[in-house]
Amino acid sequence: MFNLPKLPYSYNSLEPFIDAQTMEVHYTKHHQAYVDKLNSTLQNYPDLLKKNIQDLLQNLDKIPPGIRQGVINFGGGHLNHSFFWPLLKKNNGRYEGQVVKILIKKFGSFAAFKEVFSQRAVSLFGSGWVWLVVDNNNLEIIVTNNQDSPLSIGQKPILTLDVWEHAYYLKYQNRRIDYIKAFFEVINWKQVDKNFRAV
Ligand code: MN3
Repeated sequence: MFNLPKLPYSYNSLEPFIDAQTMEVHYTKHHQAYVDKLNSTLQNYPDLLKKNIQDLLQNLDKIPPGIRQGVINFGGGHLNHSFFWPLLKKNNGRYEGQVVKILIKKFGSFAAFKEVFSQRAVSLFGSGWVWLVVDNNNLEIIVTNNQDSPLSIGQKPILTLDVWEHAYYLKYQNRRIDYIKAFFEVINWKQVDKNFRAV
């Protein structure tokens, strides 16, 4: 069985950038629903229920076709949110560390990286995620639709932003750009470095 991971901070700790109500609904309703639906999708597959979620999403060809889309949607939803939560922490406008250095070298400045990443997030049509992934020591920005995981296409993520409306609608309504700006105030660059070292 899969379980909701513990949230590493309180619902209000990202205020005012991400409000407490959004955090609570996002975590206890949306993420929980992905966990529940993943468990019910796999209820007749005890061998798959024992695997870890990364393993399932990296090897979609081994999932029976009848439940594969369920694993992509609900397993991806579970893993993407589990990966997202620890990446959030108020940074007081500071950005530093190993990954930031590489980003500045690649994009010319932190502002240039922010612009490109934000543009990908703004222009993502419908629901999905924007990612920073590591590809042979090179950092790339990619986008996935719905709850598709970058692991399923052989990518190694180190940072992500949830751009589903449920992630920002209560506070920002249709102003996705304001939510993206706020996200940059709560990127936990220490966690990004940790993810980078673990690749
Ligand atoms: Mn979400």
